[in-house]
Amino acid sequence: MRLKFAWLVTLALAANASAAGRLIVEHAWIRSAPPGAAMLAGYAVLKNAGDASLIVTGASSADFGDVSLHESFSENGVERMRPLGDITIAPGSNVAFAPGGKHFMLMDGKHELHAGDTVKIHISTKSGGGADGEFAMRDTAP
Ligand SMILES: [Cu+2]
Repeated sequence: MRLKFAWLVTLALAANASAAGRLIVEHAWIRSAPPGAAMLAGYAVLKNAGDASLIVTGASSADFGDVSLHESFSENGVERMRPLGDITIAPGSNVAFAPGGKHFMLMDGKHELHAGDTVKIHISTKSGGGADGEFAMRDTAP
């Protein structure tokens, strides 16, 4: 009986060791703005296609000096935004970054971007790896 229990523990540990989150970036776009805009906002759906939770910790891009995860909210009728902490995505779930809510705040642009351009943004996760998203510059939401 004891031996059987030891086997079960071993199997459980082995299954746990192979479980991993897998980040997929979908429907990624950035709202284009007139040249010289101080900041741009990007949107996407982050999906966890793996079998363990994922923790998104941040983002970066060669096209911007600073990329941060933000959330818009309304306070006394005034639209404001704040930085987001780590975002946990359960296996099989997704988190939407959409106008009026979560967004990628893109600052210190390295060059002019126009509708039709594509921007690569790397999204990092706590377990390492993360994923690259191809964000399409658009005048309107897709
Ligand atoms: Cu923002």
